[in-house]
Amino acid sequence: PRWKNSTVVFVLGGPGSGKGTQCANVVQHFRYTHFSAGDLLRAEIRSGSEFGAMIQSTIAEGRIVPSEITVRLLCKAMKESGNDKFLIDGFPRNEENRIVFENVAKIEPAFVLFFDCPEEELEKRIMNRNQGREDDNIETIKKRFKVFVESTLPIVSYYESKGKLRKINGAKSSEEVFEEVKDHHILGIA
Ligand code: UP5
Ligand code: MG
Repeated sequence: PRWKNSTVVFVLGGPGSGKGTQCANVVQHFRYTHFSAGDLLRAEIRSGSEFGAMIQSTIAEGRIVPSEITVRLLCKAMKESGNDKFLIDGFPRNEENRIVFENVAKIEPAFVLFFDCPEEELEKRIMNRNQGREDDNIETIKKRFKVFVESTLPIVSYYESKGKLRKINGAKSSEEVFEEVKDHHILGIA
């Protein structure tokens, strides 16, 4: 199947670092399909899945949903898309996520975009967002940031050690950040 030979770019960064915003920019210029792991999990809750209640309480606490669930949703989305170039946003969030994806999808990312942004800025952005997300309150934001530092930053370091990390200053304006994304000239090549 086509998706099994696809180009995958993981997009990482703290909560509110602009992953969704920049992926939306990228798909307007490059032939990628964008999947946010968080969006797929929120859709799974709404679908009335047997795991809905568990996913909902995990997200409300800012913890990471069991890898098998997220990887199954990602693979299904990739398969159904018909494309072979994907931006996977907000995943992998920990080592288990990374390993289960490698074992199940059998795909290694071409590279990893990482939006670096200080915690104060992330807090400000999320508190201004107002899209009714259950995890967009100050207590959960603190927990999300802690989980990001403890579980996701080691994944960022892992890809850095493999020479796959493309680190971008995510603290600038959305337009300036996208200029930096395009400057990497990697999305068009991959
Ligand atoms: N904004 C964006 N860019 C800006 C800029 N340069 N300057 C000023 N403002 C900017 O942006 C956030 C807000 O900031 C928006 O209002 C935007 O306009 C503005 P956005 O693009 O939405 O940032 P993003 O990084 O996508 O933020 P998000 O809140 O989605 O990140 P999270 O990583 O917290 O959320 P996600 O949906 O990925 O995950 C949510 C939860 O799901 C996790 O906490 C976890 O519990 C669970 N989850 C898993 O368990 N496993 C997974 O694999 C994925 C998620
Ligand atoms: Mg997002």
